[in-house]
Amino acid sequence: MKIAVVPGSFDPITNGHLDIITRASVIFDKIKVVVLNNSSKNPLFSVEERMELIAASTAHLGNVEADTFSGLLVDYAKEQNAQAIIRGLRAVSDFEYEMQITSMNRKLNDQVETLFIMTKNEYSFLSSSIVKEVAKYEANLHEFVPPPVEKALREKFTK
Ligand code: COD
Repeated sequence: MKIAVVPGSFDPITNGHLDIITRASVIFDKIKVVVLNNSSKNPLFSVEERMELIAASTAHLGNVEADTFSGLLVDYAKEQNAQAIIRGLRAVSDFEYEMQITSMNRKLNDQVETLFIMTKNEYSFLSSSIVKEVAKYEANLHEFVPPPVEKALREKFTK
């Protein structure tokens, strides 16, 4: 069975993330979307909320599971018997950071390959941070996030 891990902060999952997950789900038998708790960020959604939003947004795909892990990504990939880590690329500006983490991950474990999927043009500007910024001002979000995330953002910002 070919298994891939799609790691990230997913605070929250956007249509850009979903596009990468959807395209990877066609190539691999099973996709584990893993929320890594990055303590240097101050998240809007808890890890549990982020996992629920990933599960609700990917339920239609059938071979995608949401999970969480604290620790090194390569250890998680090994634990899951995953052959690949999938990352999305939006712009040249993503490349330097991605190259650094890919090189470090390869040093830590050279058995797991990192593969990149280029964003679709319509999602190249999308990030969780930009979506959260726009959501504060009650703008229309349906083009940017899956319906369960739109609902969750509305609830966060109308409290
Ligand atoms: N279109 C396409 N791809 C996108 C889009 C978009 N619009 N938006 C985001 N993406 C991609 C990103 O490029 C990324 O590949 C993925 O989706 C997730 O994005 P984020 O922003 O939710 O998550 P990141 O990039 O902050 O996640 C970083 C990790 C948590 C994966 C990283 O910090 C990590 O691996 N931490 C674990 C500790 C570890 O193992 N460290 C050693 C390696 S340095």
